This record gives sequence, structure tokens and C-alpha cells, in this order.
Amino acid sequence: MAHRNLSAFLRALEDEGDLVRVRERVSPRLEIAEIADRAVKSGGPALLFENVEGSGLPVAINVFGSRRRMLRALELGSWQEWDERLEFFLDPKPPDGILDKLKAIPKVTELTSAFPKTVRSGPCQEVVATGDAVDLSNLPVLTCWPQDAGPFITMPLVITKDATTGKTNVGMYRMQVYDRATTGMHWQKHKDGAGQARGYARDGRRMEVAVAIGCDPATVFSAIAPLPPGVSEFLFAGFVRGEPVPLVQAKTVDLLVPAEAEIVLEGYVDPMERRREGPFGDHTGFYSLDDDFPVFHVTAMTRREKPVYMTTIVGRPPMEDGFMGEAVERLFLPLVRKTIPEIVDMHLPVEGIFHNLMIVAIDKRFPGHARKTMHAIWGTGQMMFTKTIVVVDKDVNVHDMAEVTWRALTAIDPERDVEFVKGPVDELDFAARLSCYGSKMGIDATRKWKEEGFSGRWPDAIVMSPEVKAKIDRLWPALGIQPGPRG
Ligand SMILES: Cc1cc2nc3c(=O)[nH]c(=O)nc-3n(C[C@H](O)[C@H](O)[C@H](O)COP(=O)(O)O)c2cc1C
Ligand SMILES: [Mn+2]
Repeated sequence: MAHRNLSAFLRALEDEGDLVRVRERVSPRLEIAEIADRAVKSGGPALLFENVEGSGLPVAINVFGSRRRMLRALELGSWQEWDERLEFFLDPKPPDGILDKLKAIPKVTELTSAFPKTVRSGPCQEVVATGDAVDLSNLPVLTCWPQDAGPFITMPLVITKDATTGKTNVGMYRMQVYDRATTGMHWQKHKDGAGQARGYARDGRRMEVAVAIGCDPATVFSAIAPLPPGVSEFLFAGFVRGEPVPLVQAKTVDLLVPAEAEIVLEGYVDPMERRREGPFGDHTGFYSLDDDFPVFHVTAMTRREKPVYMTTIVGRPPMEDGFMGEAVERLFLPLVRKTIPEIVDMHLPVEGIFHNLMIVAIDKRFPGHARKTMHAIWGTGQMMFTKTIVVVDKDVNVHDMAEVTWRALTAIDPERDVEFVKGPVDELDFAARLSCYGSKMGIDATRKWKEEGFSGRWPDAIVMSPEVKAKIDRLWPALGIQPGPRG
């Protein structure tokens, strides 16, 4: 059974001892951030702040802040389980005999039941405020870091529709709260929300926008999933959940919103309007400096009778979004392998903040294969932002950074094996020569071949012979050698 909504998920976490209710009175200005930062960095639980200064609403944070909770959110026992689930769809085999055919039926149902379904009413509209009754200051929006320009809604599901195709997009783009009914809309220019806004700008039309805050965890996660433009995040969420996402018609805009959401903001973005946004303590671990971004005018706010305000903080890694990033890495690996089949495994270390560092293990088959892989990655979706790609052979464990450091750095002649290219970079990359444009580096750390001009001899890595290891295994307990502190 899918988690029905945020509260159901929080209850499940609480039952498992993985949620702490904080009853102490705390401020949404910096204090909740400091507590959440300590919790995530120490592997702590999800937090529900029940007594927040200036607001009657509780604040849920660090809900995805561990691998365990991230898996629970996606209703997976392990990442392996996801690979197995996907395999049926990515590598379908014609059913062989009646038994196979019968077995395929639930799988096909799984796919059809992923489509969102429209319902006539939903708890997200138990309370409706429009016009002057809209007041964002009722929400416990966090100010996360000392130099932040103000409070920011950090976990919004921003829902928009393509001006031409009518297709819905959902993206997580932070929103700085300017006043009672106005926020920033920080969709970066490469993202689908910004792409759709360009369609409205072309037509000189206002763009209707709805923002859901706090949903069932798979739906929240779908907003950060790097799906190709035009692929529905709600469909993806339904597939992850194994149940459709129920959607309800918004009250004042022509958009469907998650019926089970805690809070929904409705309004519009004028594609020509810009306002200063930031600074904001960002997931790079540095402040993103102020810049001009679109503006969201909130014309209605609907909510549950007793909503929970869901949020997160970003900052120096590891943070909650790092666990979300790991889930993206694991969920999308089977799909990436469909287009770049030589990839055996990949890893984006959390300190590399998604786009700074990717380690890729490949099954190298021809000269220049590692470089081909780099260019394929730079040419695929949001992986285009990857600043550094390290390509290693398939026998290197990409998740073990000690092994990667050892193997990759012994394998390179830097001048020969490093490739520099130029292209689009993440908008948050402050070191780039220009905004959104800069260079990237690929390191071919695979074993070099004669066909690649390598004329030396490549030695084997040192490994003890299995017979000796087996013998010493038997002898070991009798030797009385205790492990001691290293160094
Ligand atoms: C906590 C969090 C905050 C984010 N904030 C932003 C943001 O402010 N602007 C942005 O463009 N992307 C942001 N992202 C990344 C996008 O959500 C992500 O790139 C997503 O794939 C965008 O959806 P889209 O492909 O439909 O545009 C954030 C991600 C997370 C996890
Ligand atoms: Mn999208």
C-alpha cells in the first residue's frame, strides 16, 4: 500500500521510531535550520516541530534525511528491488506459455495504474482563502541561514502547464517569500518550468501556477526527478507508488493538484516580470548571490484543516537533499544504462553536490570508449551539468572513494588522460567564467590500451593467492593478533 499522504508517512516513521516530535518552542528563523542540520549530519530522525513561533502549523523536516527513510519513502526494501522491478519494463521478453502470460498481467496493471486519476474533491481544499484573505505569513516558512534574504519555501511542488501541448510539469524550485501574497520563482533556465514560461512569454500571456507543499513522499520526490521534458512527474510518482496520484481541480486556476496535499498555493507568473531573489544559503555549501528571477503572485491558498508544513534546508553536505540525490542516482541508473550501455555503475559523491563529480565504471570495449562515455553523459538531460567525470574500469567499486582515489590516480597520465570541454554548467556554479556557461573536465582513468597509443606495460593489481588466504584464515584465530587503532 502506498503512503496516502504526508501524515500517513510521518505516522509510519513514528511507529518505527524514526521521527521525533519537538515540543520545545523554536523559531523558524535559523533555529529550526540549526536543529535540522545537526540531526541530518548525525544520521538522526525525521523531525516534526509542533511549537513554532509565529505560526500555528507544525513543521516537518529531515523527512528524507537518511538512506533508510528515502527507501521507505519510495516503498523499496533496497535499490536492487527497484532494478528488478524496472527490468520487466526495460527488457521485456515475449511471454513463453500460458504461465508467463498470466504472470505478465499484474505487471501491465502496474503500468496502467500509474496514471494519475482525477477526483472530485480532496482534503487539500478543506479551507479556501482567496484575494485579501491570502497571507503567506501564516505559514512557518524558514529563514535557513544568517545571510539569507528572507524566508524561503524550500520544498514546493511547482505545477505548470505547457502553453502549446497542455502537458503538466512538476518541479521543485525554491520560493522566496516577499510579502503576504508574493514570492520568487527560482526555476533555473535549464529546467522545465522555465522552458514552459518561455512559451507563455512568446504568447505574451500570464502563466497559471499551482504549488503543492507537503504530499505523499513519492510525489514530493517526483518533483526533483530529472525526467525528460514532457514526461509526467505525476505518472512517475504513480509508478513508484504502484497507485495513481489522486488529483483535484484547483479552485482558481486551470491546473490539477495533488488532492492529498497539505497546502496548495494558486496564482500566476507574469513571464515578463523579474525581481531580485536571494542571497540564499544553497546546496553548494555557499550562498547563491542575489539575481533576477520570476515572481509568483498568489491569488488563492487552499489547505487541509490541520496541515503540516513540509520543508528542508540545504547547505554544506551532507544534507537531506544528498539522500534525495542518491535516490535519483539509483533510480535513474537503469534508465541511463539503456542509452549508455557501457556504464556498469555510477556514483555521485554527496560532497560533489550532484553536478561537480561523477565516477563512472564502464565495460571498456574499444579505443576511446571512456571519452565516448563522457560525451554521452554531457549530452544527456541534467547530467549535462557534470563538472568532473572520472571514468574507471568495471572492476573498480565506484562507491568506495578510497578505492577510486587509488585506482583512478594510478591509472592516469594527467596531460594525456584529461579532457576539457566547454558547455552549459549549473546556474549555481559561481566559479564558472559566465553564468550557466563554462568548462568541464573528463578524466579517463581506465587501463590504457596499445590501440590508444600506450606502449608501456600495465601491471596487475596486487592480490594474495586464494590458497594462502584460505590457509591463513584457518590459522588466524590461533595467532592472537588483535586489531588495533590505525596510524
Ligand atoms: C531541496 C531542493 C531544492 C531545489 N531547488 C531548486 C531551485 O530553486 N531551482 C531549480 O531550478 N532547481 C531546484 N532543484 C532541482 C530541481 O528540482 C530538479 O532539477 C528537477 O529535476 C527539476 O524538474 P524539471 O526537470 O521538471 O524542471 C531543487 C532540488 C531540491 C532537492
Ligand atoms: Mn519535468
